[in-house]
Formats: sequence, C-alpha cells, structure tokens
Amino acid sequence: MSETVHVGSGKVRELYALDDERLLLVASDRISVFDVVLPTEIPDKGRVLTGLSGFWFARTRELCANHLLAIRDDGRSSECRKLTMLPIECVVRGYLSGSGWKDYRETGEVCGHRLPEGLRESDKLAEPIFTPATKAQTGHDENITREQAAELVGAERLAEVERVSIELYLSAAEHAAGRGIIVADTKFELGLDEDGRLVLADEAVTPDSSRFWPADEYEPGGTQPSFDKQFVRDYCESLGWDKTAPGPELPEEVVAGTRERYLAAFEQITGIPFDDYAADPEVVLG
Ligand code: PZK
Repeated sequence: MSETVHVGSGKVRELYALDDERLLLVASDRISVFDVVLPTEIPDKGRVLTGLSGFWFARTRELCANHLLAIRDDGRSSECRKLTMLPIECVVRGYLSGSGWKDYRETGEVCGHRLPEGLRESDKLAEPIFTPATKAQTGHDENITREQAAELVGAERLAEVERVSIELYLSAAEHAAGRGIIVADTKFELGLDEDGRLVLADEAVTPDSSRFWPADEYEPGGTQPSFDKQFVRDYCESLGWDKTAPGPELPEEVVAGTRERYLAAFEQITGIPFDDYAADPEVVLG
C-alpha cells in the first residue's frame, strides 16, 4: 500500500512524499508575473518545464549527479530522490540583470564580486559569476557574499558548489546560445545524498528558474524582453494593474501566444517536437 502525502507548495508547483526516499515534484500550468500568480493557466507550461529539466539533467549527469528518477506519463510529474537540501540558492549570472544589476549600480559589486566600471544593464559578463542567495521563507531571496554562504555550508562544500554551478550554467548557456536563446542567469538548488555527494535537484535551467532572452533581440543598455512571459507582462502593463494580488485574467490570445513561446523554448533547446514529448516524456532523457 502507498499513499502520496502533500509536503509542500511553491507558487506554481507542488511537492509530495512517495515514500521515505522519494518525492514527487509536480509542475502546474500556473504562471506568475511580477511575483503574483495569475488566475489563468497556460496549457502545457508544466509539461514544458518538466521536460526541459529532464533534458538538462540527462545532459549534465557527468558534471553533477541529479535527483531525477523518472518522469511520469503525464509529463508534468517527476519522481525524485529525497535529499538534504543546502540552505542557499545557487545563482549563476552570465549577464547583468535583476538584483545583480541593482547591486552593481549601487556598489560596483555583486555578492562580493567587484566588476569593471561602466557596465550597462544586461551586459554580458567576461565570465559567469556565482552569486548565492539566502532561501527566504516568505518574500524575496537576499543576495549574500561567498563568505556568508561558506558560513552556511562550509568553505570546502561551497568551493565545490561554486565550481559545479558555474560548469552547469556554462554547459546549458552554450547549448541554448547555439539555438537562439540567451540564458542570462539561472538558479540551481543543490542537495546532498546519503553518502554526502552533491546532487542537483528541483527544476534546472527552465524559464521559471532562469532569465531566457531571445538572442535575436538582445540589445544591452536596458531591460531585455523575456522569451516566455513578455506577452503577459505587456498585457498586464497595458491594464495599468498595480501588481498586487489578485492578478488579472488573461485573454485567450495572450494565453495562446504565451503557450507558443513555452513550446518554442522547449523545441529550440531540446530539438524534440513537443508532441513527441507529450506522447513519451522520457524522450528528453536521451
Ligand atoms: C525540496 N523544495 C522546493 C519545489 C515545493 C517546494 N530532491 C529533493 N529532496 C528534498 N527536498 C527537496 C527536493 C527537491 N527538488 C525542494 N523543497 C524541498 C520545492 C517544488 C514545490 F513546494
């Protein structure tokens, strides 16, 4: 006998315990914009994110072990190994955007990395940087220095986490760049298995955990359009909505356009038709 117990909720995902060693991560079709979950869903968004994560897990297994055991036939549910999660968000930035841009403008540094003067918003960095953050239970994650991160996980573990995070980012960003998508930055969640080995968990290099920018529209010196959410942002801006909950319902053309963008991200990155994934999700595992 087995029963699935709900153990956690993210804004757009749910987590269940399958048994003592395994979790089920379920990606919904919910979408958030300006940190608010909208009442309208984007059909297939959860399957796209689950499929992309599976694709990256399979491609990066030589760089780092991962938690994925199986993708279920629904395409949105992943069976995972239960880990002891590290208490930091492992963010890697290849471009200067979001809180990285904000911190740089105010201090010339991001998480203790002193950067050259004169950088513009969205500029590509000479090398990707590891910019850890705390895991806020509510509200926003807060950027921390590597010294602060070392206090949380230990200096030796942090050195490994930084090296692996940068390698994972470079591998994914190089692959995506060749297919018209800039991965400006990304957030990894890492954990430890029973033997103390570092394991990549959660979702990996999806549009929800990263900034995806269309490469053909890249123009540093300001904010970049989001590959996936730009129609939703533009529609929300056109309403003059104050960006507090509840968010607006989306009209069908915005839903359809946004769904197409998620499918395009999946197909450009994986080279696999989305219908093939829907028919057999484990095609992304190679
Ligand atoms: C774990 N989260 C975040 C994700 C939520 C919450 N393999 C793992 N082992 C132990 N814990 C986690 C994982 C993973 N992945 C991930 N919290 C714990 C999260 C999705 C929905 F509600």
